[in-house]
Amino acid sequence: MAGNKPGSSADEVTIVPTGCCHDCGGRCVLKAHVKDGRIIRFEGDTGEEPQIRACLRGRAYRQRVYHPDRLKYPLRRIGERGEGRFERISWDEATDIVASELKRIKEAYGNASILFAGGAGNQGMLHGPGPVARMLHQFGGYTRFWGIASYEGALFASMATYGTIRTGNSRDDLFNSKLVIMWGWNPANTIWDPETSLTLAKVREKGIRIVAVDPRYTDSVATFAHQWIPIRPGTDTAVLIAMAHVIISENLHDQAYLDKYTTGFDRYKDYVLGREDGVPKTPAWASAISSVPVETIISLAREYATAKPAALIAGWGPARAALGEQYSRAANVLTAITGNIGVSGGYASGFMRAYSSRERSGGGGERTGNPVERGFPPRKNSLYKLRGGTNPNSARIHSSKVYDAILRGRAGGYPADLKMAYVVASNFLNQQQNTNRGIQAFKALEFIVVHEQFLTPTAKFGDIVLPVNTFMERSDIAPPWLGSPYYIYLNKAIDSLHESKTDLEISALISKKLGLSYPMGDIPEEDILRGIAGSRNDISDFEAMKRDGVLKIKLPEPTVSFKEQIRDPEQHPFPTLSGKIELYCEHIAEMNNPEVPPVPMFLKHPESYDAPLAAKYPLQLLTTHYKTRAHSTWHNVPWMREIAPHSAWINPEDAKVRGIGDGDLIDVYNERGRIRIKAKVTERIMPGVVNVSQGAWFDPNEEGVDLGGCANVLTNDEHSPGGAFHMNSVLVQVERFSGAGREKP
Ligand SMILES: Nc1nc2c(c(=O)[nH]1)N[C@H]1C(S)=C(S)[C@@H](COP(=O)(O)OP(=O)(O)OC[C@H]3O[C@@H](n4cnc5c(=O)[nH]c(N)nc54)[C@H](O)[C@@H]3O)O[C@H]1N2
Ligand SMILES: Nc1nc2c(c(=O)[nH]1)N[C@H]1C(S)=C(S)[C@@H](COP(=O)(O)OP(=O)(O)OC[C@H]3O[C@@H](n4cnc5c(=O)[nH]c(N)nc54)[C@H](O)[C@@H]3O)O[C@H]1N2
Ligand code: SF4
Ligand SMILES: [Mo]
Repeated sequence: MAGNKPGSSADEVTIVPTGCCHDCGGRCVLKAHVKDGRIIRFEGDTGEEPQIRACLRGRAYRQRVYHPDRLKYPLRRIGERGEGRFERISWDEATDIVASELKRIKEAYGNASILFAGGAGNQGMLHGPGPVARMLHQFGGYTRFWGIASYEGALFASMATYGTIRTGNSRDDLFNSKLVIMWGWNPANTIWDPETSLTLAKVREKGIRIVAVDPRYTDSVATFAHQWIPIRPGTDTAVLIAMAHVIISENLHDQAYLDKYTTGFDRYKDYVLGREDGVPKTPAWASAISSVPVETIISLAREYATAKPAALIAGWGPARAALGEQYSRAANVLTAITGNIGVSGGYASGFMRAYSSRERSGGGGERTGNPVERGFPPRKNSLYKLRGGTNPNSARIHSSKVYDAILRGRAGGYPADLKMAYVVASNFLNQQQNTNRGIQAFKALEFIVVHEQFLTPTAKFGDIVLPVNTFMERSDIAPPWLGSPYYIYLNKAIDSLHESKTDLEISALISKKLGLSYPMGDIPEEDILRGIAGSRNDISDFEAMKRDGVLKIKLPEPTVSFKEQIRDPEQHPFPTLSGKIELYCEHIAEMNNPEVPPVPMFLKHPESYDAPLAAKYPLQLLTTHYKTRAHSTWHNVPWMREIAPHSAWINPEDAKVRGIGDGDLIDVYNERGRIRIKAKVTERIMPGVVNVSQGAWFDPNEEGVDLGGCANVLTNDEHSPGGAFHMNSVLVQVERFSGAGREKP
């Protein structure tokens, strides 16, 4: 039971309710069976429905905790950055070095020269990057980035359209839909809250039609969908707009709904019908762009408009692309035109966080808390007049521009000259776009400190690398990934392995050396967690949550976002500036930027499928999320490598003309770099498209060819005006590798 002493009596097995909270779309219950201080097996949630069941990765967690490569002691670099040669040093010496470098750099260049790169590795509320950020805050501040790769495009579109990111309905409401469209969404692999897959399976069993729009025949398509519509990447906006064309031309739109709850329909209609630019956005127009047949576009449009209510779930994958904001806006607007917002069985497309707990005090992030950011005006192209989106402070650097900022600094128009990076729970070089440029940038810094569990490709660039323990070796509370109504409580199951510590303990040690009065240093973990729980409005019973390892919140009915706004718009306006759903967004119009028009538009960019660059690099690369990893986490776990080895998906047509057979080694390359990887020749991906899932560890050979298959060697370090990352807008060429060379599985 909880509260047992880790590693107590010799033969006794104790079951410790704990969990897994990496950034994987879940946050799940794991029950650790502990014998003699070691975890001998894991069990999933055996409690009442809905069960918060762990996935294959969580169930393999023992291979991660007891991995021989776990970082065991503090390390100091003795080789070149990136080379991976380190020597063991003591905690005292390591924290001395970090503290003295922080002081030196602050004195010489000011606090803004300290870049804090906090990543997604730990999603618990107590550990991970949080304590380090608080330490740096007390130390006078730091430069941080804005832009979350996950969803920045979708978030911008949600804010612009609805004035909030709390959109969509809870999963159990899908039973009330007549049609579900999974658009660029693959929850069979990406989880999107643990109950999603089971719900979709039951929705299908109930006979509700499910359609999937995706360039790949994903596990979700295979398992849940009745129809698969392959689509050329980056062209979804055109199809969504053409669907609006069909709906408007056939008078299938909900005019009464539009009149009552929305603003700007006429402006959008003008664009759709081509009254502005002379180009009617017909299905034929969209078909030529997207390769989706005209008939398919027409029937999907009719079906969606007449199914009532219907749930169009527009995923973030297509929005993690150049001008991804436009795709997400086009989807949101379509849900409005068909009257599917705020109704049970419908779905307000966008960010998706129908249920969200809040802090009791009203919470809300402080906007100018970080001393370095005080006095900076809002960023260009930000929705700064709205509350609750991305912090618009212009002292922040978009995370895809961090390398450029390091290399060019203030002279290049950035708010700071960056001199050191403090990296916590992030495999930054592997996970941000354009890894080769990242290496140049990281080599240019004066000091890098990394808190990690493994010597990742990023940790290899650290001057000091500090070993961190895992979920099993500390206690924490985690909210769900997206917003289902539950919390998990992770009870410490075993003592910290080797000399590893929590990020909190490390911050406390360094804070003392910096002379800060770090408030959390001496408070027991459980007391802090009790305080955190007390600040949430929906954690009613801390002791029960701790005992069971989970708190499931019972809601009387499914959550439907914007229900109140639709029921009583007078009393409950939408939190936009107009108080209505904005098909035309005045706040965007003020930006006066052709790349982010006030109504959603289909626009092209330098890595569009038909851009001049496509003559040289004719294939479109997708860099999706992989079922055996959470990003780069679990890459080094043998069981996961066995289940689904890392490979590049390529269609037989594209493989044949290049002489590539299934399992052959191929090079995927463009101007930014080259990776060498096994080909998976499969009809599960449409012609013209290649998929290399993100997260495999960068491992360059002497010529700079990455044998690890890290997708970000190929991606462009750019973002769109609203913040969308260009991770799925990458042109590449592929060739069979015939030379001799080191082969990597
Ligand atoms: N197993 C696993 N689960 C995860 C994660 C993980 O790393 N591993 N990461 C978690 C995190 S942090 C996030 S943000 C989410 C991300 O979740 P998503 O963004 O939903 O995941 P992706 O796999 O990138 O993309 C989803 C689907 O979009 C499709 N797609 C890509 N481009 C296009 C396009 O242009 N048009 C269309 N129609 N479809 C397109 C892809 O083929 C893919 O099947 O996943 C979470 N869940
Ligand atoms: N090309 C491409 N790139 C992508 C994406 C894409 O779709 N395409 N998706 C992006 C998305 S959505 C995201 S969210 C990012 C995620 O990118 P990252 O935030 O870098 O996530 P991970 O790769 O999982 O790296 C997290 C690291 O944290 C470490 N860690 C785990 N727990 C702890 C802890 O408690 N403390 C410390 N100090 N470290 C810990 C793990 O060992 C791991 O190395 O990747 C992005 N990168
Ligand atoms: S990896 Fe994600 S879905 Fe899998 S057990 Fe961990 S938290 Fe749950
Ligand atoms: Mo993410």
